[in-house]
Amino acid sequence: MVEYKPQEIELGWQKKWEEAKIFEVEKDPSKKKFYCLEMYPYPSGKMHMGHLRNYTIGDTLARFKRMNGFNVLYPMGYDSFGLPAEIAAIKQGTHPEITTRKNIASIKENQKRIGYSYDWRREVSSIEKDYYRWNQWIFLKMYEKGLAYRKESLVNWCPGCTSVLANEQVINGKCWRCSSDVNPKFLSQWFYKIREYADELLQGLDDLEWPEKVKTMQRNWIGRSEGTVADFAVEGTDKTLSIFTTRVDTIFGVTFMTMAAEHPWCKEFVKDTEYEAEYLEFYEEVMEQDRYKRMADETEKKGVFLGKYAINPLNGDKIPIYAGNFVIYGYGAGAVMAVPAHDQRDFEFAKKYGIPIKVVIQPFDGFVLEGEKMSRAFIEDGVLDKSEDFSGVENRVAIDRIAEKLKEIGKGGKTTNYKIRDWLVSRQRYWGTPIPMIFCDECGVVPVPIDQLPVELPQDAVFGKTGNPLEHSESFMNVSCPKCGKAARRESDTMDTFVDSSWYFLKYTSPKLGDVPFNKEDVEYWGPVDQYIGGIEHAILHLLYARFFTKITRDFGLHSFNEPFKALLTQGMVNLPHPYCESCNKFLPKSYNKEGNWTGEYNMETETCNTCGSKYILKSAKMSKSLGNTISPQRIVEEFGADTARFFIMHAANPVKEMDWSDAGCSADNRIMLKIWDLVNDIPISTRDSVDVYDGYIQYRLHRMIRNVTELYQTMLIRDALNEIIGFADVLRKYCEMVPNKQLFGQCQETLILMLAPIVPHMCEELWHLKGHDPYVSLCKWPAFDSQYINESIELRWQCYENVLDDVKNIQKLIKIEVPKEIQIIIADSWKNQFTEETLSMIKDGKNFGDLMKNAMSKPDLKRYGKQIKGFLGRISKNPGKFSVPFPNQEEEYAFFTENLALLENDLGTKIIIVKETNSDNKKKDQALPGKPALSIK
Ligand code: ANZ
Ligand code: ZN
Repeated sequence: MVEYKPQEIELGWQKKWEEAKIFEVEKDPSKKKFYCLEMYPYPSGKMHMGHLRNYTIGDTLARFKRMNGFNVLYPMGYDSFGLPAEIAAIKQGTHPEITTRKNIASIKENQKRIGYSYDWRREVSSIEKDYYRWNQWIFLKMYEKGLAYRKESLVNWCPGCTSVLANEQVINGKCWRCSSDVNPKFLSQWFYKIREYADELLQGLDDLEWPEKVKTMQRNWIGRSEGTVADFAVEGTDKTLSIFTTRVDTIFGVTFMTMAAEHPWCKEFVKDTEYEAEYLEFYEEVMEQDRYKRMADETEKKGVFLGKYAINPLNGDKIPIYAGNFVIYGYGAGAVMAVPAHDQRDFEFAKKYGIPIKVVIQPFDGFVLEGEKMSRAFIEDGVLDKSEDFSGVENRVAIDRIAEKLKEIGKGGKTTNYKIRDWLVSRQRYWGTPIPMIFCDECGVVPVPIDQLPVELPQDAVFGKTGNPLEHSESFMNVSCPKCGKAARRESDTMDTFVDSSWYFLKYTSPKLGDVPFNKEDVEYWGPVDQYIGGIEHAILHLLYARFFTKITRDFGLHSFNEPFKALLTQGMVNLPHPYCESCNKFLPKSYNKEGNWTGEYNMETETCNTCGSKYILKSAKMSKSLGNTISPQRIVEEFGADTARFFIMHAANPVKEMDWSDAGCSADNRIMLKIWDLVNDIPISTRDSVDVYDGYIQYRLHRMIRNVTELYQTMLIRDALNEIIGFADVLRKYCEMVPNKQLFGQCQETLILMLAPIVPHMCEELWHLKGHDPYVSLCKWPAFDSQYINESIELRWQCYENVLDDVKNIQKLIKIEVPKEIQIIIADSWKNQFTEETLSMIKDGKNFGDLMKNAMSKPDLKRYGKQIKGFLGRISKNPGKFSVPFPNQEEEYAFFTENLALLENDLGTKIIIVKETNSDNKKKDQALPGKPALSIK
């Protein structure tokens, strides 16, 4: 028999694919397209398990779609700008470009070794000036349209990255990349107006085939809120606070106003007054507080009086203005009208500072609330009180009426507010796209003319000094002003690298073009991405920005679709069981292991927690460098070959589920593959040309496999697809023992190859070749099932057959007989067919056990089976889904089992006797039901 030599086969076929260019695609309007894409990686060096999983999911789908006749666009590229290369440059003195190119080469080599079917000609890499020039081009277009602007504002400063961050990159107050605590800082920065698209970004979510969880996260991030603005003039100034409220019905209950402590007006209000010192002290205190904790419900509400009063636009009340720690600067007006009677935060604040509490909504039940006696805010609905003309109106109704009134008097009205902020895109770093702007003393901020793009990164930047390395490059910074020609300075900020990943998927459609970012015809043919695959960590960041850029570029007239990714799959994590101490609540640290790496060879029996001395248990942990529990795909490839790595990672769990890596599982899968390899290469000792009745079962299984696997690949349940294939291989092996029909056996072997080809393509190419076919199985047509062999009634019969096999095996285990001498299969008497059918249909109609029994006993011919029937009804009503009537009567069921006697005996490995209940004297015979013969095992 031919030996399976994965290393040889894999390299051989990879070379052939490349030479024959079989994965290179061009647009072809006569063919249906499919755009399959994985999130392009940040090239940090070698490929890791997460990558292996991500790309194998995508490659399986791409190959499946290709075999199904689609014109498949399946590209790969590198998200190659970013801080780690710059940090390496500072530490080691190597230029980021050198590190980055080396890393790209290394990860690409790993990817090629796995045999992914990318069209490598389309590779896109953000560090190429032919790519990033289009970031600059888009920036300039946005600037021209007012969608990019520079503004001084309070931004998130990450001391770890020594750069600002976008709001999306601050996760619970910490930097998304380096986990440093983020500080607020006033700086002039560049922004993209993503807020202008907030509504469209929200609405577009409805039609996407994305995980509900991701959609919810985006909805919350966008944070649409309907409410009212009300203008509160600040007495003695020219300023007006246009506050946002969702509860304008409480406006007559406003007794003070709270502004965010960092609101710039606070400083102005207290300037040179007796309140200044106290305010400044308070300001410092608030700025020290964690920005996110400070808004939390349980945090103590604090504030200081600013010495100013605001005027209520509806009743002219004069109310004191405070600075507080619980108001968000940058949401609404950065100030709130405070209604202590009806808002808990305001209530706590008012109690603390002795501010009056005025009740303006009374409960429906007639109970009358009094401000001084309340122990918490009344936040429920009710009827307005002490609210001038609006008193007596239900509060929900009052919201609209009061908003209208405000509009009438020109002091506000209905509005919609969004939590999402504009996207801060400038970074004080070298390794990114230079922002194409120039500062001129005469002309101010001047955009670089489009024909001068790209603004290239200089080679002479100095790393290791403080600040942005670009600032230290004189060749870069000095420029003459495009308007007046005088000496000017370049903007030294570069773009957030999330800009790069916001449109790379559009670039893949025409990667080589020079004069536009991408070709319209190409992008219209290929776009949008049909299936996108990546990690959940991008639920907001990348996935929101990419949607925004798709809309922006659409509005520039570059294409006409609205959303970038029709379907999204977020793959589950790859974990590895790792020693874990339950009492200390932590994993065995990497350093505990002498080699500094968790190899899985830790002795769980003898070694104990180095802190508390208790025994470790094994617990799934995400593979990470910090735990040292990473397993490299390269090692698996060397040991078993790429196909085994692919097979295991697809077999361990369905793509969206978490999975545990296991070396043992990997070698078990390798053995399964070897057995399939042998089965497909097998030539049975004897075959026949004639057709036998029991060929029916393998026909059924063959077509069932085709039908199910097709559906499962389509719905990305790849593990289930694999199990279906493996199950079929087991059945085929049995069939092979039985003098199989030559033609049918061959068809089964070939179909197995086709079904497996998307997952283990190299092995399948080789098998296809060994079967005497021309290459490439990768381009073969996916088989279709034939409904002649698989339809509802055939399926019911074979399910009944398989149930008998399962039942026998279960009983064998129960009574502990390994090889029975004889098995009797007793086929139910015909009266039970009609009885079961009627029972099932009554259950469907919602009848209960009592109804069923009464009905059965009303029939004279059934009365004598009373006791049996009671038992049956119990069995059936408990689990009706498990019962069906695959045969009309005893005769046909008996004929079916008799025809397949040889098959049964082969499957069960013993002598089988089939009898009709009516002819049997076995005491088990009564138990027989249609499709569920009684079994007697000796
Ligand atoms: C008066 C009021 C009375 C409010 C009441 C609530 C209950 P969402 O749904 O999040 O939009 N608010 C407005 N701007 C704020 C800011 N910058 N920082 C903190 N809180 C702010 O909630 C809007 C409500 O949050 C507004 O309605 C305002 O308080 C507060 F009985 O105004 B409300
Ligand atoms: Zn100038």
